[in-house]
Amino acid sequence: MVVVDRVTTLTKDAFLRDYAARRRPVVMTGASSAWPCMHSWSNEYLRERFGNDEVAVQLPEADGQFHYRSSKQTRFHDFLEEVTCPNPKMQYLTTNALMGAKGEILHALANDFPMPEFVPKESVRVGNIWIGPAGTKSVLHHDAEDNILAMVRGRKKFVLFAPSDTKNVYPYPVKNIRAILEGRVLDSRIDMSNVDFERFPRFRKANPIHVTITPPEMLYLPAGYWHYVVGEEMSIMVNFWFFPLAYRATLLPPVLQTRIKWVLAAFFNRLESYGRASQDIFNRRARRYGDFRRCRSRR
Ligand SMILES: O=C(O)CCC(=O)C(=O)O
Repeated sequence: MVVVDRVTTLTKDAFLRDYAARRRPVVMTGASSAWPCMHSWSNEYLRERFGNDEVAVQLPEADGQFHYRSSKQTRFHDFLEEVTCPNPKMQYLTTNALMGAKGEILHALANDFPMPEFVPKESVRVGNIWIGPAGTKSVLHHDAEDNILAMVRGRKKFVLFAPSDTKNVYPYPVKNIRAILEGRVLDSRIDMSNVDFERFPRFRKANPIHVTITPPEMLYLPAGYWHYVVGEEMSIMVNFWFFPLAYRATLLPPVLQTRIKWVLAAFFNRLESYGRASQDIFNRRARRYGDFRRCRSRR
């Protein structure tokens, strides 16, 4: 059975050498213990800071999991009320971008948590806050960048699969154009809350790795590591996607396939907008022709 190392914290050299370069996940139990947000992010504080902000919250699909394809706009204070009340509504705030253009944490939050010392700042692509009620389930997927996930409140259970298990967790294949158009390029086809072994027999060969984190723990996940995440309590988490090894890890599966799918998705999007643009031109011409005919018939 694979066990994820648990260490208190790591220097930048040790992190890059022992974990990032070797593509191994690790839990750091003390790296974020001094972050002010660990103590200061009460509901009142968050409401006061962000209450009137308009935020996009994710909605679950029919299988009860978050696939990050349906969202609604709402006010932060309404959302917070709905996820912290005794019968919370299932929704998930996950897309509140925290980073400025050059990888620095947005000024409004910079005092609440510093970027961990071992994360090379120039390699950070984006950061998010994740706030949800107990019971959030994120569909089994991988990301194309390395990931640091830091718990601020609550408890989350992760089921991980190494990139070497990719074929056993059934990603959508590159030739599945529909999945590409639907933005499922990072997802597995397996419903982890109700696995269909008849359809996905190779999943029996996969090697799940179980990790649970609570504040102030932080999990490092290398790009391409599959993860299914269950919020076991109302939770607040901060994460950063970054790429410490330049693009070396891009050549490894499943990240390479993901990048191919992204190129295809961009191509299809362009085709679609080209289609829309030519439809617009056609409509404009048809309108002008109609005007021309109307003008002539008035003469
Ligand atoms: O915490 C979650 O529910 C999902 C987190 C995740 O998938 C990620 O950070 O990539």
